[in-house]
Amino acid sequence: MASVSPDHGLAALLPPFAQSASPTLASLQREEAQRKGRIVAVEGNIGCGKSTFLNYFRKYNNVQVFEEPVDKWKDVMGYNALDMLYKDTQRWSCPFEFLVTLSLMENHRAAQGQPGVQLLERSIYSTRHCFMEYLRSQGQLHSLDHGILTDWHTWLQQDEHVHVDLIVYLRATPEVCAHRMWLRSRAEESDIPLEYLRALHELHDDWLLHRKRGELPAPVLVLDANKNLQDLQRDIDAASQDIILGH
Ligand code: D5M
Ligand code: MG
Repeated sequence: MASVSPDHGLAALLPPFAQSASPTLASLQREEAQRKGRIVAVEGNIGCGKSTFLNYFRKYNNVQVFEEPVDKWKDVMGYNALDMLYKDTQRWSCPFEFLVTLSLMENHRAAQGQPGVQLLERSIYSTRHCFMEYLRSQGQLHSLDHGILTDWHTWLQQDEHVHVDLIVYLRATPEVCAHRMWLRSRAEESDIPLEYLRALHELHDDWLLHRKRGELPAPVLVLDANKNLQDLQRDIDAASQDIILGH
């Protein structure tokens, strides 16, 4: 596993190493960022490698990871909501989007105001701009349901707890995502077609690369998630300092 350079990217926020004797502007900015905390949303298609990416950072004691609670979605009052979504999308898409929105709001709130780096697996923004959008476009989310959900999202986005400093977009091809999804073999996802991953890929690109969904909540760091984690780490070190520390 490649080591994390203390002077770059996410690693710049990782104590306790790299404290120089006389503080430089960069080290003071690091300390300030460290004190205030930074919230980083990790976004990307199903199977793009978000969990692997998040797990890599768990070893640092000033990094907290907030995952999507998939296990919770598989047992909502005894119902496997994720399975029900995939088995009968039309019937269950609306409650499922409310469920995911609630879970992600809980993560946003828990991360807010904490020192260090808070890594969120997805944010309410991708629910709105990718999943809800896909379901609406396929006629699997009624336009009334979509409208009500959108109103909720508009309101929630004004919540002071919904704040993101950086979006890391783990961008992998749909084919790579399909392969990784197959490797992890979550039972509920066994019938997901490549077309779904292709559509979600386009929606992520439209949102985060082509900026077709309006103003973005934070700067975006795009990482080539087709690479393995070691190569990806080098990209993080090389590219993220400016965005994370804002200089
Ligand atoms: O996402 C975990 C699983 O949950 C995967 O099957 C996609 C699904 N998911 C996550 N968010 C949503 C929304 N908002 N709508 C529909 N399905 C969703 P993974 O990417 O594997 O971590
Ligand atoms: Mg995941």
